[in-house]
Amino acid sequence: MTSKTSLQNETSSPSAVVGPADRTGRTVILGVAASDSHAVANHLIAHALRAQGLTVVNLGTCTPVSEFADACERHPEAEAVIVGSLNGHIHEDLHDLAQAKQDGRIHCPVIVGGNLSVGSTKDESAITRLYELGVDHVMNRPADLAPLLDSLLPAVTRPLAAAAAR
Ligand code: B12
Repeated sequence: MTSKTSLQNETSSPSAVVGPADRTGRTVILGVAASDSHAVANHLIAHALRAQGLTVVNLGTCTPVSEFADACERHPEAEAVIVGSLNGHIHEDLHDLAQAKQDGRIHCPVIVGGNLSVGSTKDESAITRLYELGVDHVMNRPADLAPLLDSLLPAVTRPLAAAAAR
């Protein structure tokens, strides 16, 4: 399995790494992509992550990359940016993601999930293109988010600790 999580290879189960109680005090940034007004899954995901102890900075629907980046700057402790999309226009919505990461404005892993292309037939190339745009993980099930966050934690906290020590 590569370091990236795709709809196909998402079989690992790292939930044993950290228990739910240990997620208290950890922060994620959540939102729905720029062109997308579908709100229901966003609210359900925010609720579920909060129930697992995480602090969720929920930017809600129609959030451009620039607003995710602004939130990252306000919350340097954030360990992931989680972007939902349902209308099938995620690729256009994330066209400036790579630049925001390159500029250091988005410092943590970017996780994307939802309905990630237009039409009922889903093509793996839609996922590949997301990785090319700078997405780090593509997920299907909201229930898998917290375990993924747990598995990413060591890689995220080391740079944060180094920055705090400077
Ligand atoms: C309600 C709805 C609307 C409402 C939204 C109201 C609101 N404020 O939320 C309104 C009427 C505004 C709307 C508008 C549109 N919609 Co609409 N909408 C729906 C509908 C019926 C339900 C969506 C919903 O809330 N589901 C409930 C949630 C809980 O489930 P879910 O969205 O499926 O999410 C699940 C997974 O996708 C996943 N998931 C979702 N987000 C994330 C994020 C992460 C990080 C992860 C890990 C997982 C994840 O987990 C969820 C739970 O399993 C769906 C069809 C359907 N039956 O699903 C269409 C649908 C999503 N809409 C669609 C479309 C096309 C549109 C419009 C473009 C229509 C139009 N021509 O105007 C606009 C787009 C507006 C915009 N700018 O985004 C299409 C998308 C098609 C595609 N991608 O190929 C769908 C699938 C309908 C269809 N079959 O064509 N819509």
